[in-house]
Amino acid sequence: MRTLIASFFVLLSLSAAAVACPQIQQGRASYSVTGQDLYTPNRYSVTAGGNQNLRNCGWNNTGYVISQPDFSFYTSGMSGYGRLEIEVTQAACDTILLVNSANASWFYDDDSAGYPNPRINLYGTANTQGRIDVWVGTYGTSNCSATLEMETWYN
Ligand SMILES: [Ca+2]
Ligand SMILES: [Ca+2]
Repeated sequence: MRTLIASFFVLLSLSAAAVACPQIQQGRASYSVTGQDLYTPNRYSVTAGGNQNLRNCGWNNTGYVISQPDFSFYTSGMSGYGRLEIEVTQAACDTILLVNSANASWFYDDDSAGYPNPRINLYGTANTQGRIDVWVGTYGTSNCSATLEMETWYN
């Protein structure tokens, strides 16, 4: 009986872990922005990190995030811009970015903005116009405060 009960709880916790992996859904904070708005970069404070280990969620990348996106950006007027730059400009720890673009493609980055900050560039309106979900995660297991920057570029 004890074995049965233990197995039951293992199953429960496994399914809970799967359900809690990053989900494409409305973010904790949502913003509607235009390409023109972001030509002057917008910055957002966030707590980076969470208790979901990306390696347990099918990613071959290191990072800890929450299940719900930290942000959903509803973007319009992006066709005049060559790219949308999403980056962490300041953080109290080593951060990572996970992004689900407007056409539902996944992007991950660790240090492209210069260690320890991540940067992801999205190109083309299929990726940049619509809803973009952003997770600001951590490379290690501890959360920290961070600043996310969203900026459009002509090139
Ligand atoms: Ca990093
Ligand atoms: Ca920037």
